[in-house]
Amino acid sequence: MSITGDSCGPEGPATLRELGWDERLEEAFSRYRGPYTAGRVSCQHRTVFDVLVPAGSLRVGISGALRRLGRAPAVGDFVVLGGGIESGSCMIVDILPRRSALFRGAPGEGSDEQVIAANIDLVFVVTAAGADFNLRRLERYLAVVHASGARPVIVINKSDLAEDPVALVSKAAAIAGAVPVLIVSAREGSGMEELSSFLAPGTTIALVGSSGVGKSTLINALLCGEVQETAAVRERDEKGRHVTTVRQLFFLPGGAMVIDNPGLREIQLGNAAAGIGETFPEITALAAGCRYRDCRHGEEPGCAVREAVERGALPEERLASYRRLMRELEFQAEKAGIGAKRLEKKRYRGIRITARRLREDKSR
Ligand SMILES: Nc1nc2c(ncn2[C@@H]2O[C@H](COP(=O)(O)OP(=O)(O)OP(=O)(O)O)[C@@H](O)[C@H]2O)c(=O)[nH]1
Ligand SMILES: [Mg+2]
Ligand SMILES: [Zn+2]
Repeated sequence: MSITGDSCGPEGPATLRELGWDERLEEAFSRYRGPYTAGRVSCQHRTVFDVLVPAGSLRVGISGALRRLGRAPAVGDFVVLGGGIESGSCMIVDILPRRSALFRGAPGEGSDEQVIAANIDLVFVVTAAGADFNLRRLERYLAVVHASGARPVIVINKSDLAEDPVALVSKAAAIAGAVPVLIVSAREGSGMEELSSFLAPGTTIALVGSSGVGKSTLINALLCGEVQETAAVRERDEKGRHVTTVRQLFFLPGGAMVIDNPGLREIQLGNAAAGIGETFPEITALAAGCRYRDCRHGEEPGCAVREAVERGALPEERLASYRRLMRELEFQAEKAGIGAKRLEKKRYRGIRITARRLREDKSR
């Protein structure tokens, strides 16, 4: 453990509240009596974490007890530090309850390893004008973010490269429901005022999206400096080079916090069932008129959703996209169910072996 000035992440803010601390956390933390302090994880290295505390930033490990429980802090987590800062044995001994968590993984694997960011208020789903812009991908991201407990905002970057920026915004808005859609150019600084209106002090925002869409460039623009490394996309297919490799939380001059993430190759739906309903609010509303409550809007008679498609009130791609995501979710849930059963079997076998050993020991 060391108090570091050069660790990645911002200068430590003066109070926990500035880091996003609230009453709920205060209450959870009040169970800890004795030499404990609280902080917020700003960066995860291989085995150690940078934790922002009112005094600055600490680089610490996690306790053996926490490791044995299979728990790992994610960037954005509020953690309990034990062992005392002065004694040099400071480490993370607990993770305080999360108010939101963005997962990337499939259910069943649902470990902490799969958490992209914790305790976030907003997620900027970043895409760029050009090859990355894809409504189906946006819908997938929205489902995952809606399920996280944070609110999504669609940010279309590289407006300077768009032939018709207004058309891009209306295309995205058509699938966004009530989700705000912003268009910016991180390079030229346009549209940044509108984006800034989401950066209230104490707010935590995670940036997600494919490699090369300009997440780190945006963060540099917000930090008013070249803090994060960026690199040009490949000319052939506009794919990024996966420049950012660690998740990291930055403290903005205005008091908001942003988490830069490595570009995702794909985002799994995971447990995003609840998010799908919110991603397709017009389908959810129409479904109330279907004859069957569990209508999948396929071949069922009396389907109000398909009827809306037929009369041109709902775009066919939209329903197709909804059904595709639902099928994927069911498939993953099934897979997870099978996984859980296997695990159960393994455990049972474990118990049998232990019982036999006990018997053998006794008979000796
Ligand atoms: N024309 C244009 N280029 C931009 C803009 N924003 C970013 N870029 C460029 O896009 C490339 C990729 O930007 P990055 O910020 O590294 O992208 P990233 O999303 O952080 O990528 P990963 O870290 O790999 O996930 C860089 O060459 C940037 O200069 C923009 O608004 N307009
Ligand atoms: Mg980056
Ligand atoms: Zn239906």
